[in-house]
Amino acid sequence: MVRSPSRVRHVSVEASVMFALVVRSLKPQSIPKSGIIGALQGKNYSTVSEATFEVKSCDLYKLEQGPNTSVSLSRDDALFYYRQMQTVRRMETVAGNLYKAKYIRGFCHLYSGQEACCVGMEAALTGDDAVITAYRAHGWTYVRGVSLVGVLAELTGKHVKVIHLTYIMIFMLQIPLGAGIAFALQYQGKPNVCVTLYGDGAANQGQLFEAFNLAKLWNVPAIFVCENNGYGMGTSVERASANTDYYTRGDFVPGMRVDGMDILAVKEATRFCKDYALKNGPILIEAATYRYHGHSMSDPGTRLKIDTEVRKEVEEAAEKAKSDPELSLENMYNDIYVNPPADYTVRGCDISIQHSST
Ligand SMILES: Cc1ncc(C[n+]2csc(CCOP(=O)(O)OP(=O)(O)O)c2C)c(N)n1
Ligand SMILES: [Mg+2]
Repeated sequence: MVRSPSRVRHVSVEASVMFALVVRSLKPQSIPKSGIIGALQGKNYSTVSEATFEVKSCDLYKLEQGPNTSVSLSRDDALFYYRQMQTVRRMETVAGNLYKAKYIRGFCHLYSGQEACCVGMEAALTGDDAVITAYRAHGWTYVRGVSLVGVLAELTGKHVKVIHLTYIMIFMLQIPLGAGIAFALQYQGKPNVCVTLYGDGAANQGQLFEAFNLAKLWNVPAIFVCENNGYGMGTSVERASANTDYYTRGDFVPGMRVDGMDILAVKEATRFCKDYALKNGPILIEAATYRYHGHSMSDPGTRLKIDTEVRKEVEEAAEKAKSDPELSLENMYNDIYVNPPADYTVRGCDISIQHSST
């Protein structure tokens, strides 16, 4: 574990496929909010400074009351969250392109589609709360405060990278590690929680239940979050889990299922759970979400030979369309009429210039 009080702290765990990382301590990416507002000033946007929205209520397990369904947010916060979600989406698109261009090698698990989970949860946490996740970590790393270049250069393995992850060879260990971090927070008397993220696929692992047991036994401030994106690798939840209501699977740990595609619902659920966990011990959130990519960029494709040929053909055409010399000005105004008079001219963009047309 690499720790430094002034920067993101990480534990990263890798075993051929999986790695986990702990990202702590930094506040969300410090985009000056006034800058966002400033950038929008003068455009035709609403100037309402605060608005209230109704969100879907959560399904509850062993809880009498759930998070608020009426959520207020300020204009500044709305723009800030929107900007973060857009940035994460764009960053993942670029990471995918970098992978295809072979700048990123090995594995690359994209988070596109799940942005509301990381942005919404982070919105309800402070920099002193802890977050631990596994390999689908780019969005989380960004919202925890690592710069775009930090995330992308980590993926390309460039010198400019600023994250300096430490890798250790352990398998799928973020869940018990998360319980341990929550225990440490409790032991140190801190008013903070540890958010431990795992997927619907990982939810069927035995060590999750071992972690639930100790977390509840000691009532540590743990929020276990199942980011249920519908699939573990290519297997749908229905084919993998006897019980797909992941929020009910903590047994003695209460839980809720939140709409993971609604940032406001996620934020409110996290706020509720942080409060609950600090007072009562562990709680579980199932965030119902969806990922727009396959499991990873290295998923085997089902490309046929013909697809490869078409791709090459189109790429060559696009290359020629970019690199060919431009049409001469004389040719630009031809072929407007069939057999125009010999002296026929057409007005150009500049009204004073007439061009001959054949
Ligand atoms: C202990 C263990 N078993 C199996 C694997 C192979 N594996 C890597 S990711 C994955 C699926 C995980 O799916 P999920 O938890 O739903 O996360 P998602 O990729 O959908 O975010 C599996 C089976 C592994 N890395 N570790
Ligand atoms: Mg999944």
